[in-house]
Amino acid sequence: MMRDAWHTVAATLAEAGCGLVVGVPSDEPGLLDAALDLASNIAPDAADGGGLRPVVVRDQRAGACIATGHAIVSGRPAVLALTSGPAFPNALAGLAEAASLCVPLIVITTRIPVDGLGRCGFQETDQRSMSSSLVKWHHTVESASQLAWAVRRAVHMAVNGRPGLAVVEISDEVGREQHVPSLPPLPAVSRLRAAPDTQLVAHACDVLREARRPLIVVGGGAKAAGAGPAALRVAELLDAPLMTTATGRGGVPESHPAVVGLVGLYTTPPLEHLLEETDLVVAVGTRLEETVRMGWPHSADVRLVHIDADPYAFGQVIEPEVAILGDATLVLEHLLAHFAAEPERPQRQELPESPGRTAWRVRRMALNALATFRHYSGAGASSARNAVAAVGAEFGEHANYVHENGLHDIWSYHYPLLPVGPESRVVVPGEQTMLGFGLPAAIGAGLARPAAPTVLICGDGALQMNIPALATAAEYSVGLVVVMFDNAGFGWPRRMRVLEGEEAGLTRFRVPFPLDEVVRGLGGSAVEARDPAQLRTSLHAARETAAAGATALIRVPVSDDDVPSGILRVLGDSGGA
Ligand SMILES: Cc1ncc(C[n+]2csc(CCOP(=O)(O)OP(=O)(O)O)c2C)c(N)n1
Ligand SMILES: [Mg+2]
Repeated sequence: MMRDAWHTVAATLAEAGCGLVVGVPSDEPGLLDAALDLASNIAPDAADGGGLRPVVVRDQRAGACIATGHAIVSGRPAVLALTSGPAFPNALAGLAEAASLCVPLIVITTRIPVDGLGRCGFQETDQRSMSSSLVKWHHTVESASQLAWAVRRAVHMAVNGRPGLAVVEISDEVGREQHVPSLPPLPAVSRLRAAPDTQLVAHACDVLREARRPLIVVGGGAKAAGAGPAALRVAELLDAPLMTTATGRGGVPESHPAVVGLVGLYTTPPLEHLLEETDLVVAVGTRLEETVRMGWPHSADVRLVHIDADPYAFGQVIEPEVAILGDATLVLEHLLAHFAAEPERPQRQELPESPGRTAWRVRRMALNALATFRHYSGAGASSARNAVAAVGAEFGEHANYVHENGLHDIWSYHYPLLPVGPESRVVVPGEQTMLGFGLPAAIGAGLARPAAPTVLICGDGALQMNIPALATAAEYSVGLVVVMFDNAGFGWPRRMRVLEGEEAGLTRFRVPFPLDEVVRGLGGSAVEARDPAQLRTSLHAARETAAAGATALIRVPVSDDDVPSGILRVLGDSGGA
């Protein structure tokens, strides 16, 4: 079949299973136009979820974050449409975040005509160099015959192995072609699941059997692979506690008795002892980045069984005792099957009830109870902590929770304040912790799962980084509940400076941004919640506003010393809450 170039690209992306294309419209009709054209011919209840939905943004950087939020919540690859010139570098912060989150993201960008290359052609930029440290594959299409192949290949690259970014750069000449060959009809690109080496599985089982106090760590890779249920079964079998990394949050229900919250930077203080007492970590689908390892007493010496779909994950920071390459779910299922299959081996009930393991379980339960108790004790509790608990009470498990980066919002990472269950979807910024990620990522989450309320918890600095995205939310009727901690500035660097005895004046905003007016001007609501009763009423009203497709902003004033306790631990900081 022959179509014009952009219809070929849009149809190939839709057929490959991509759910969304985000961008700023180009001078000439391009990918967004073709996607709009195709979408208008697709029934909304189509089996593939309605094809490739076009979304117009006001800033490419926000566009990358919308695509990322959508990919995380929908589980489908997303597309960012860029154009040559400044559009590409403008998207880079969002692309860096998407790369660190390992989301399947396909970037389709135009390139100036060949005659202008190297000769000061209008808006010539070296996109390949700019993307080189972030992407898995960057291909330039200079012949129409390659177009459909390159787009399909980009989806394969983005989805498989460690999911990530693939760029297809399309020269202007090719973009103007009217008769471009399509691929024959193909199914959606599916994630290839590699089974593990069974000898390594057997070795891992032996190592696990010896461990007295193993800990399971579930990362973003395990969450994306749907390995949460298998990881829980392993935790039950080994009687081991399970922690998630920040990006792994949402991969397992936090109400399960084995789950004890987040590991590393976000560990709730009563639970940090689990890390001190652990003698073996089973890390699943995580690169064990620095924030994951924060608070581990001797992270370099820890005994490690490392499971990942990407061989580059192994030995990057900790040498594993056993490294198992493969799909997280399949590897864990093989581990379970191995334990179950060998008659001479102990079964679940017969696993060694060593004094270490029994004491460990008692300790885990006690610590878990302590964490719960500390967080819900009202008296003297910080306002940020109570605000997060109130969000949890209002929205429960059936919500899309979106996290940000900042100081006070770290309370929202503190297990078990938010009730993260099987019906929750959680979007967390990755290792780049890009300030401003939250608002557009929440739009992506809301577009992917409109039936659930989308709640963003963020700071005032973070929200101001991407204000125009509020208009995009209104344009697409994505209702958002935004709970914003207001401290008139950048609290994290302020805290760091105060800790070091440095001048902190620059971290304070001298002119308040008229956020309330902006939100109201876009048809939303904005209130300040000064006490718990006001907050409860505001959250309830916010649910209604968001359900009607508008943004409900709730500003919660916070004081500088309202600092999450986990951070005090990591920073070795004795002041604050
Ligand atoms: C794009 C980007 N720039 C800078 C930073 C460094 N940074 C981390 S937190 C922070 C301040 C956050 O302020 P706010 O959102 O108001 O939250 P608060 O710390 O005040 O609670 C900054 C500047 C970052 N993570 N990302
Ligand atoms: Mg702030």
